[in-house]
Amino acid sequence: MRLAAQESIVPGDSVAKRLRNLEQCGYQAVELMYAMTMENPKETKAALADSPIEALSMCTSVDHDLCAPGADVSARVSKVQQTLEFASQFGVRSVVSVPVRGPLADGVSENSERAQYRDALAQAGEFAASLKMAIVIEPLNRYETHLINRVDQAVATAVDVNSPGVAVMADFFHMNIEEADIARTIERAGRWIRHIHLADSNRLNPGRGHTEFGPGLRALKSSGFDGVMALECRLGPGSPLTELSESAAFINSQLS
Ligand code: LER
Ligand code: MN
Repeated sequence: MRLAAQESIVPGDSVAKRLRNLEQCGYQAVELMYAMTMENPKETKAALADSPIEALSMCTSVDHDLCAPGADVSARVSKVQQTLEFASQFGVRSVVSVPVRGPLADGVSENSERAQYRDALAQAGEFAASLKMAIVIEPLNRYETHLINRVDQAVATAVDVNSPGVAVMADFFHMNIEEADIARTIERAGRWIRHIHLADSNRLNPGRGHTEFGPGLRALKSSGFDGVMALECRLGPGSPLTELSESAAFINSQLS
């Protein structure tokens, strides 16, 4: 497994500098941010070619959410497909997919929303599979979405869609709110988990809040997880580089 941070939290005034900082802080990968990478794809590609840091995951924006209320679902599917193609040029294997954010919209039934999401995911997943990539369904906590809050709900959706292009991810910040037992959740989901987001209870970097990372991380290791764990958090209270280094050391210590 590889440790990454989202590019947006890494200090540095160029992609090359950010990748160097990540490497020096003990990371093996970077999580690309769709909007940021769209602004400088050539610079990103060149910097990656010149660095041992890999870009195996891409986080998407709210306008990729496949069943947002009022959205044109086929346009959303096309956007996700274009994003998969765009991301593939950097070596990305997993693209994050949030179904919908916020409360259930007025006049929409949860069943129809679920069916709409399933269909959109099946189409996008087929395209992902053709590129040997995966869309990873991200459960968010109840204050951010109403549809998929727990990892087992994401797994049930992936099982239902049954595509090699659809898998699941788990975010420790959301799991800390929604799951009764993080380690058990990870054990149960097993190989469905293809990607991880790391943030502490207060959404600072791991080690700066009160989430107990050890049991979940060790469950992940025992499950044979071979993906990326990406920091998605604010960094503090020290300088960004110190915090990145200390979180890498903290995560490694919790894994053994
Ligand atoms: C939002 O809370 C989150 O965790 C992001 O990964 C969504 O893309
Ligand atoms: Mn996340």
